[in-house]
Amino acid sequence: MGLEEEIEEIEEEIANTPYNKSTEAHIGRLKSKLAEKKEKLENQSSAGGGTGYSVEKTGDATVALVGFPSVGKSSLLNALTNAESETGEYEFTTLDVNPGMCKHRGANIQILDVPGLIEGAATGKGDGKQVLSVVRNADLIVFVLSVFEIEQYDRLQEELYDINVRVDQEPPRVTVRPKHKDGIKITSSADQDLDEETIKDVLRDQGYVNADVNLGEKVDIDRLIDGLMENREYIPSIACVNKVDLINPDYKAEVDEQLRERGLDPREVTFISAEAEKGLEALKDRMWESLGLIRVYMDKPGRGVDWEEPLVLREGSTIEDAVSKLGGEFEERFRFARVSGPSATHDEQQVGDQHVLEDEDVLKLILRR
Ligand SMILES: Nc1nc2c(ncn2[C@@H]2O[C@H](COP(=O)(O)OP(=O)(O)O)[C@@H](O)[C@H]2O)c(=O)[nH]1
Ligand SMILES: [Mg+2]
Repeated sequence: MGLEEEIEEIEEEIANTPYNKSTEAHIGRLKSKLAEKKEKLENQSSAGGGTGYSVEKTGDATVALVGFPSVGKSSLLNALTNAESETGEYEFTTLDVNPGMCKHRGANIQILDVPGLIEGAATGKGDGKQVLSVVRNADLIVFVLSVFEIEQYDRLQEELYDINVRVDQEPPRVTVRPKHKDGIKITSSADQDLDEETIKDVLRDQGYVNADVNLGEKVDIDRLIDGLMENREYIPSIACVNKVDLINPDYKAEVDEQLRERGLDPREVTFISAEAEKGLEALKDRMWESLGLIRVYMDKPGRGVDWEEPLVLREGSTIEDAVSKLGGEFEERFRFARVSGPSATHDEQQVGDQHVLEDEDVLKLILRR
């Protein structure tokens, strides 16, 4: 029996086993075995001939557009960036990943138009899963939905889960420290519903014989396994609804309802028209916020503040991070900094390298001669 058949068989058994306390341990082992076999399969397929779809990450952050064919991903990419992505009246126009660069609030945001599994499978061209796996490197996923096909959201979520992308989840707080003896010891800072034996079984299936395990949250079997596997990516997401130029205002309530059914708050979803170029600024703002980017304006000796090309950093970045991004002599000769703006108590506050910067700070670096 091939790996793929084995996987199918286990998936079937999981689907057919009702979940309760008496089957929990069994399901735990099945899921654990499944994770292991899927990883093996993944390693096999990526070993042969590379992916061919890798896109080099450039700019301050990378955003992946994920959606079904014909929802308007390529149109959106073109509207947001300088890229010329092929668009068409018919489905399956995009067979490779198209990158483009979007400039917003001084940041260069790389945008990838990612065709999904559906395209690859439907056309037989390319391996959809491999194309979709480009998403794994993104800092943010933007789900693109057509205003008439909100239900596609469910399937997109499933596909991402399938390639080990965990959308809008924090990494599980599970730490494992292997030891040389004494078996598996579990400590937990939360009450667990899972039996200790189930947890131990899962760990043993993952190859641990002796280990200290700490659970910093209440985990179910899936979260526990995620916490033990290294090939999971945890990526935030936002959603946008495209082609709103095609509906009349009455229909909006219907769309809102469909979004709510899927746990999406309509107020947090951006309604756009890629074609009519509507809602694009709002979408860029949302991308910026979800990426957690901040701008820091450099006050350069003798030249004043550069308001045009800010240094773009992640929320929570320190002076040290800023200096390290600037590199070169800034890193070698840094003494201290003067900060004005949101993070400063007063103008030109003198701070050290551990000071945390905020959006729209003005930063002056004092260097050694
Ligand atoms: N009316 C309308 N049509 C759109 C909009 N965005 C895209 N389209 C059309 O939808 C079709 C598919 O668009 P495309 O960008 O190729 O979709 P993709 O397959 O997701 O990349 C094309 O005919 C586009 O012109 C929009 O906002 N409004
Ligand atoms: Mg396309």
